[in-house]
Amino acid sequence: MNIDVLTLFPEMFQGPINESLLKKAQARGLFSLSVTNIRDFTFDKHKTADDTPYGGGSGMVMKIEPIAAVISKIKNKKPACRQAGSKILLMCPTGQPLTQKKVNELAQEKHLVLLCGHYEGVDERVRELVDEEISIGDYVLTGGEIPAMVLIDAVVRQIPGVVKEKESLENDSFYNDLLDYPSYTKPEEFSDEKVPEVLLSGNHAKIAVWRRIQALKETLQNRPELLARAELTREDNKLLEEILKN
Ligand code: 4FV
Repeated sequence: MNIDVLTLFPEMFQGPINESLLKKAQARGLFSLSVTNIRDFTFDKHKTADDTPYGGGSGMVMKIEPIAAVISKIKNKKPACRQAGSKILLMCPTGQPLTQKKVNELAQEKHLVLLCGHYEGVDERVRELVDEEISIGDYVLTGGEIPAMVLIDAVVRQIPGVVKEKESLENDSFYNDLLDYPSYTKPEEFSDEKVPEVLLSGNHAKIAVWRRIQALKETLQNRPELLARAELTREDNKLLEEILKN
């Protein structure tokens, strides 16, 4: 997968993307990332990429010309951009919420272009240049850069081979609309809190049932609305009845 990021603050991407799994995945050629400075597509001597809003009001708005120029350059540079398998995404609070389902969908693409707004946002006409708008949550950030990093992290994890044990992906929260079960590691006891016996039993069938019960309990307590859309098995429903009885 190729990922293009369009931003006025390219240096922000130095840190997060060059650590741990993402760094290894790039080194193994499982995905490539190129960060482009939108200001390099301004043609006035002051390299103006934003301006005051028509109609007045506070703050600055990102101008459409540099954004249109960089998008058309990428479209011309990357033939994939013109075919299926390439998506131009605007990170903004008015976008559709980013969910695991959406992440899994985007992970199938060959090429993603992530446009990061900043200041008060982008000129409204930019929305015609993008395929989709994505929001990482109902709060306002200083820019779309961190949302773009969130999306990159979530999507790249889904690329086959990035996370070694596929199993660990399948046990992720939200993988099947349930929250994750609790995990423990050494020591067996810490300030009188012992690791649940079943996890030390070596009985994998019992451990699997215990973990399923915990995931259902965790979801019921913290995110009951997820249960409504989770694909629960008959076994799950029996376990849920037990949980609700107690
Ligand atoms: C945001 C979000 C977000 C809004 C104004 C950037 C900021 C500034 N992006 N999910 N929440 N963007 O707050 O994606 O331009």
